[in-house]
Amino acid sequence: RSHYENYHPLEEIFSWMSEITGKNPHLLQQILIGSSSEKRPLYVLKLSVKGVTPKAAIWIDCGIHAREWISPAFCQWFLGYAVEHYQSDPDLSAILNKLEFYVLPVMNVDGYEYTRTTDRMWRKNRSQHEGNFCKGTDLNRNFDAGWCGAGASSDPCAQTYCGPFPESEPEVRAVADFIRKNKESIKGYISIHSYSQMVLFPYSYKTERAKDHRELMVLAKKASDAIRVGYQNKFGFGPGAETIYLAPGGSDDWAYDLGIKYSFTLELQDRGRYGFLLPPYLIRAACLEAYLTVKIIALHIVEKT
Ligand code: 0X9
Ligand code: ZN
Repeated sequence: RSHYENYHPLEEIFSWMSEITGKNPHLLQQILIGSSSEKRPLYVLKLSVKGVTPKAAIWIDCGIHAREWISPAFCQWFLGYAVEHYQSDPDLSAILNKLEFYVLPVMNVDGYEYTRTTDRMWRKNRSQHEGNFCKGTDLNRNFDAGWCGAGASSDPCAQTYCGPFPESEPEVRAVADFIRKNKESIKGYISIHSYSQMVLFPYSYKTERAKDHRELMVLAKKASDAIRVGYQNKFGFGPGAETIYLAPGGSDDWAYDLGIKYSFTLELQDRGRYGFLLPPYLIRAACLEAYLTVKIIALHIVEKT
């Protein structure tokens, strides 16, 4: 089995990043955007074909939640696929002729490492805030979008602890700062999670419909249809609040309210058989489906911008 069909310790993911960047300087650039609460580096890989002047960018983050291992596996698979097939996959060539990608393979680096060494089902990061009895903030409740309303918890011991204030977590702050800095060019935001097989879009912090509801709905349905036809698998779709649950402080809603219209959360395989413990033999299928969705979103952005 190749690197991409396995789960890896963080150290291996870091060496993979330097290696793939070193071997593909015409495509990849490694950018340090900050560090975690335990001082691990947060690296983004910028995917951009040399000589092309892109009209726009798409941001993809993986590993917001520590135990969702298929997510970092997808970001790695996507970059591996891109360097291998950017000339042979005609859709990808068309996309990379117009767009560049910023890919953050592991956002919650401390939590990910913790799931490898200590507690496989850990979700949050590993920050310790003064006066708190428990460690960890849910990074997908810490963004400044309806922060800590219904669907999040102010209890530091809860799985959905929102943190002491919006962007209190260095991981969230680093991502939000980078996206704010590049918000003129970033037209798409895609956050990769698991599990439940869904294409979600804003809003999740309120039940009101987003201004672009119709367009996002059509796009999400298109992805879901393509996965059904192409891979005989079922993906739900719709605004987060209606489709899974009300949940404030999420990155997709925050990006959308910042002005990034094409903002999505993808929940990858499976639908509960293995849950977070998706076996390595299913990584490839999960990534192919997710790639199809990313491709459909990216082609739509190419068409519209
Ligand atoms: O609850 C979440 O953060 C996500 N589901 S997960 O099982 N991976 O934890 C869904 C996020 C949907 N978007 C927002 N809540 N903003
Ligand atoms: Zn998640």
